[in-house]
Amino acid sequence: MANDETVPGKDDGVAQNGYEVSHSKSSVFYSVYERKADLEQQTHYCPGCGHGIAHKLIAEAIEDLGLQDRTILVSPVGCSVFAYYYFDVGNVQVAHGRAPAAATAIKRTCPDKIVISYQGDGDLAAIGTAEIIHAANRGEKITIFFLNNAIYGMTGGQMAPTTLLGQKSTTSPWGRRPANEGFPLHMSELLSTLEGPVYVERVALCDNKNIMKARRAVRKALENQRDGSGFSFVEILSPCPTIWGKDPVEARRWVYEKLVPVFPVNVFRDRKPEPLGNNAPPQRLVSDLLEIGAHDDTSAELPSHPHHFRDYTIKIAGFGGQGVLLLGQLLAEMGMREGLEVSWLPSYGPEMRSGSAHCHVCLAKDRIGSPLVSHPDVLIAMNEISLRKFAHQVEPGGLILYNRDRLPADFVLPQARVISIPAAEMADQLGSTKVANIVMLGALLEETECLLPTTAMRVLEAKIKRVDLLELDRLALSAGRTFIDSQVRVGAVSQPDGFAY
Ligand SMILES: Cc1ncc(C[n+]2csc(CCOP(=O)(O)OP(=O)(O)O)c2C)c(N)n1
Ligand code: SF4
Repeated sequence: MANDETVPGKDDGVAQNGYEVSHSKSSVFYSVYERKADLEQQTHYCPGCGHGIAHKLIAEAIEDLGLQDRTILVSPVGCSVFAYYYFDVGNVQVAHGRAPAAATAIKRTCPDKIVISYQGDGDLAAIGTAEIIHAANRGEKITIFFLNNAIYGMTGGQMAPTTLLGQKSTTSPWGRRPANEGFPLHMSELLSTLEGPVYVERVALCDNKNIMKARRAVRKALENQRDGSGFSFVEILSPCPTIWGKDPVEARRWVYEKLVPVFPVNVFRDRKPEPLGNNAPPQRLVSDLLEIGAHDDTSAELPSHPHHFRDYTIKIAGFGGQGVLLLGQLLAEMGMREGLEVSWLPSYGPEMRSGSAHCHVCLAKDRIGSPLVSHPDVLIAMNEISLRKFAHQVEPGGLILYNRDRLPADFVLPQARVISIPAAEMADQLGSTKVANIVMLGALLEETECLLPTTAMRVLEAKIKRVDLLELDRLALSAGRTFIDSQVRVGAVSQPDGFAY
């Protein structure tokens, strides 16, 4: 196409930039490569690299099969780590080798999506050996595209499990020797010994005829998943001119002459899936499974959640031993009892006591996207270190509950409201410093009304068997609530729902 013609839609930029367009790009690709402003019409791959060809085959197949809106691509670590800059689909980039595990989780939670794992040979056959074998063995209904270029490309040419005997690499400088480095690993053959996979094929990007075969294999692997069939694996022998030290034409020839004899192109498995039964998780609420459901006997009279409720993200931080993690668990369990979606994510050092610890809690009416809380609505800081560390992460207009009677003199106030509560002293006066976390819980409930105090007592009753300790917790909860009513909401009057206005 002449470069002065206007190419509609996705190719506008190409024509305007003076490129001569000989054929158009799949609409599954973004129109520009955003990572580098000066190279936005080029990929980051080296000239002649097989990744670009594989990307094109996959994008065209997704487009032609009408799967773009349903596809989630799991990118690896390796030269193709930036696959998400090219494919205009759902994208997740995961740690080295973990793509089949992440793809499993995504497919099982979103069975209607088309989940693709795209991996190099270092990623899939070295660090990720366990993940790929077990995903294949489970017959996960995912599609794997495995780029075998017989080397670690991204890191500069270390030996891969697929490196050929005699092939030199930076870590096998005298050439791979069986006695020292073992034999090349044949992943397609290996996986096709398992019961799980329904489709395993090896193809090669060495000439047009073989690229067309690869095109068919890519399509078939995606069609399998579209049709609800099981684990599909396409190994793609791929040129890496840069690390092999060859020009693109020579590198393609090298695929044909050197790789194919060792890794023969073949269909190793193509069959209808054996009925493996249903791997969908049981459709029961976690709270029911744990027998703490909102509808069990003990909580039958509770509302699904208080009428003042809005979604909350909470970070609780302090020293190990201050009940920081337990407080988060209590909140999560209370949320479950009130029929909310909840998550609890702990983070702590190796020390059981006195090391720092914090946890993230989400309470929501709808499904929670991530349990990680980077900017909480509420911070409960059980010590000064935590206050200083996390206070400025709190959302503007959020709330900080600080376990002290006053803030440090040099503390710069964030845009959040801060309430200082001498929870440790109050707990001490009740009989044990250990219940300072429950004092904080009482204060949190009274101040935010995020959950009902009666629910807190139900959870505590279910967890604490010793009557004296339970009584201590009841007093601590009440003390925290009274502190807010008497010191913060002066003049508030108790209401039937247990809160004071
Ligand atoms: C846990 C971890 N270990 C090692 C690395 C370093 N690393 C990055 S890419 C790579 C190898 C990539 O090779 P391959 O999967 O064959 O992909 P290619 O670059 O050849 O496409 C390694 C070892 C890393 N990023 N993370
Ligand atoms: S180093 Fe090899 S695999 Fe990586 S982009 Fe370059 S040619 Fe491709």
